[in-house]
Amino acid sequence: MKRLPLKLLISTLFISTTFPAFAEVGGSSNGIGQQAQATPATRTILVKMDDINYSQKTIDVKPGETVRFVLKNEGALMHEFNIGQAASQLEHQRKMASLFKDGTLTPTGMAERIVWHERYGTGDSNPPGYPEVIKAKHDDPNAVLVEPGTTKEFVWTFPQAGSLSFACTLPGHYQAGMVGEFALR
Ligand SMILES: [Cu+2]
Repeated sequence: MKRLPLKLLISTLFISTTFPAFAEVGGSSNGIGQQAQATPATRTILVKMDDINYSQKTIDVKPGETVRFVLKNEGALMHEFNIGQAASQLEHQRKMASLFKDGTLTPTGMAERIVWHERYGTGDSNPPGYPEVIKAKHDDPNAVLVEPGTTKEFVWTFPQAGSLSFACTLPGHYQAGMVGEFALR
């Protein structure tokens, strides 16, 4: 068998690992709203994160409103701001746990994992085989990871109605109470 070029191998891997993320979250089609662009009129809400809390337990938003969230992580651990329904946030916790398990996410940030592939015909899959760098795929449109000591912006257009929460799905954080409700009114 002919050896696959490394580039092709990596892109194949990329597709297989990112596809579930797209299949899982459908933006506006599942009624949770969608990412948006801010305009000068967009209201800004500051949400601070520490270990292990959000600064708010409830955030008031108007039906259909677009809000710019400024997410400031003042803790020593990485945190997430995930907008969704409780069931999908529970599902996302499982995905996060698997990223931790494979070593591409750590309590403080993204990591890289190196897998050594066998150099064709040598029978040796350890160095000096050829390395492949694997990075965590966390590109869900309804969630953002905020590394310790950093601030990120996230702009979201809310639906007209629905029961939505914001949550951190890093292992143990949701259970520790890192979850709050959006009050659409
Ligand atoms: Cu957290």
